[in-house]
Amino acid sequence: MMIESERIQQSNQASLATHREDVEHLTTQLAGRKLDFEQVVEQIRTFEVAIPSWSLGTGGTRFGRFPGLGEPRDVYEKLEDISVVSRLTRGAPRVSLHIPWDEPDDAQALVDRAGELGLGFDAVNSNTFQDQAGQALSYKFGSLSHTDAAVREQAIAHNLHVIEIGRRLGSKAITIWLADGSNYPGQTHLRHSFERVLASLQTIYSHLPESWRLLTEHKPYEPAFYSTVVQDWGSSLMLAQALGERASCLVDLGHHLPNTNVEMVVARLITAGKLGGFHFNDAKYGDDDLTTGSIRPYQLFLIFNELVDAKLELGADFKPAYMIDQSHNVKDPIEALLQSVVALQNAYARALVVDRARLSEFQQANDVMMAERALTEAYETDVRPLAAEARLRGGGALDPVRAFRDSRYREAVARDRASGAYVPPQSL
Ligand SMILES: [Mn+2]
Repeated sequence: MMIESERIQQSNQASLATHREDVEHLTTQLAGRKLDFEQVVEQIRTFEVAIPSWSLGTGGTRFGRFPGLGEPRDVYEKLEDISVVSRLTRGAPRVSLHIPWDEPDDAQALVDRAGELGLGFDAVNSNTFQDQAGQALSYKFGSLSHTDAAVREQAIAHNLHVIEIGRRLGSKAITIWLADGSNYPGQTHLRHSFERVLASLQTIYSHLPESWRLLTEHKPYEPAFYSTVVQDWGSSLMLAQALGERASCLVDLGHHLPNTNVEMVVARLITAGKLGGFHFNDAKYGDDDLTTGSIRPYQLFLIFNELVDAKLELGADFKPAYMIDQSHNVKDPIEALLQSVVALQNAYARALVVDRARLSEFQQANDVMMAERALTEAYETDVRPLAAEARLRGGGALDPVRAFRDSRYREAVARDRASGAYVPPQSL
């Protein structure tokens, strides 16, 4: 089942007249700030974020899972759901595949199906944070950092296997997140475990195809509650710098201690030339994996402000990989993803309407009030017509969640897909 273009257009009809009025108003508003509506819309149209294969089913917590209707039963059905997100938002044309959860039996068949659905493949994700059925050695006490060389070799071999699958899918990057760490002081040697991770990553890096990138993802705690080997952006940066040019850091918005200034982490990694990409989500307390922009929308804007600023300075070479990493426990996963892509398009739009010349003048003159206002003026602008227009021009929906409900896609897949055999996704 696909959502046909006519269906989307039908849904758009309901709000098209209001949208046109909003566009006219915003065009005038932006012109007053010497900004061109057309130019901003075209920039938003270039924004692309990848959808993770583990986000289409209802997630869960350690306390339970409450499955929804019509969840995808295999990776092919996940691609169908992702194509819905892609068609309605026109900003999510790629899939970030998890191995082994969504490992295809036949990579070419998956590539063919993705092609039919208008999708491609982004970074592939390895998993050495849990044991798989039939696995020879356990990751209970770590993987790439394990004290036993045989376990490290098994984890390295898995990553090489993931790269090989990714190569067949047309991916260009591998993301490595490690759960390695310790729960109690004394359990591991803090320096040596890090050195073992670096040595393991060096072996993986030496096998990385020429055109590929290796992304290291840090996380301060969980599941290790005393020390995590790659716990912060500093550790991640050390690894990326030691590995070489094609290694860089991935920033998961939920992987920071409370009150961390994430936009500053982003700025530092840009200065180091090591900002590889993002896992977008939002959080109130820890790695909550909530909908992007749902809790700290101003932070999301300030991150995009750094990205737009860097792009202007660095040009086409500056190209972080954008991916979503969320767990959908109570919302319909497709709706949560639609909402997330829209939130990202809006955050990008807000950053694009910052008057950078004035901001720079105020910063130079130490005019605190007016410098801050240069940002809040953009943040408080209702930019939704810009992103809506970008979606409309691509054949997408003015209001993707509304169009999704209108399509009755969920009801259709609930009938077509028996829910029984589904394996619950987890979050990274
Ligand atoms: Mn992540």
